Amino acid sequence: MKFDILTLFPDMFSSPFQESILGKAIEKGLIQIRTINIRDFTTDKHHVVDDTPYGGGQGMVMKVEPIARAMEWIKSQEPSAWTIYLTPQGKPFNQEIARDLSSKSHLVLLCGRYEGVDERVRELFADEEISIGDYVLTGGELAAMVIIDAVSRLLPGVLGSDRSAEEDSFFRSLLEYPQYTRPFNFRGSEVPEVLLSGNHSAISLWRRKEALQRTWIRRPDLLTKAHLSSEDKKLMEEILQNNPKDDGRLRMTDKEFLEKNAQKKPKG
Ligand code: 4HQ
Repeated sequence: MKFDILTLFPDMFSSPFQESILGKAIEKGLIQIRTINIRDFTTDKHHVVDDTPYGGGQGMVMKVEPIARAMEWIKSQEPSAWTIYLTPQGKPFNQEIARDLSSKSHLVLLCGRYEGVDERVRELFADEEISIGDYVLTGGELAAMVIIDAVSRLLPGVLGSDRSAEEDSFFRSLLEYPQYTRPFNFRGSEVPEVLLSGNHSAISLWRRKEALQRTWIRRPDLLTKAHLSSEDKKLMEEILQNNPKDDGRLRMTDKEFLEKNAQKKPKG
């Protein structure tokens, strides 16, 4: 898969992609990452990439022409390249979007600086706008890195042969269960006995329950997306009976949850 990054700061991308898993993926030729300096597509003497906003106001706006030339240069090489503008106004990025993007063969990530790009850039050159979250960055570069990371690890071979990138569909849209490694006892805090039991079905059940409970307490919004089996619903009833502490993060009441997930009682 190819990634092109349009940016005014190409040096920001050198080390993040050289290390670890993505570094290996590049070495193996599984992904190609190319940075393109928007400034190289200016035609004026001073290589100006920004200008003051029409109508007045704070800051500077990125000019349309250099970005247009850069985009058209990429598109002339590969007309099917999918272009993304990173902005807090875009679609909130999540695992589902990462999965969709991982099926494309060529992504172009446009990183804005200052107050962003001239509106005509988005109209004419962005297939999609994506936000990595409701906060304001100094530029789209870190957002582009987040997307490249999340998409790359879904590509075959990137995580190594024995691991599947997409958590078991069984655990999709649930938070992860707690993990432990040695030592058994750290400053008096011990590993749950069931994990040492060698009883694989008991371990699976414990992990499932922990994942459900953790999701219920921290991110109840995710449970509405999850596919809960009838065994899950039993586990949820146990969890609710134990009445896990409301740590102020609950967003759905127990009653609302039970109503939504009520088990149909067979008649007769
Ligand atoms: N910015 N998700 C402003 C972001 C951002 C985000 C990128 C800051 C665009 C002009 N991008 N520039 N959040 O905060 O993607």
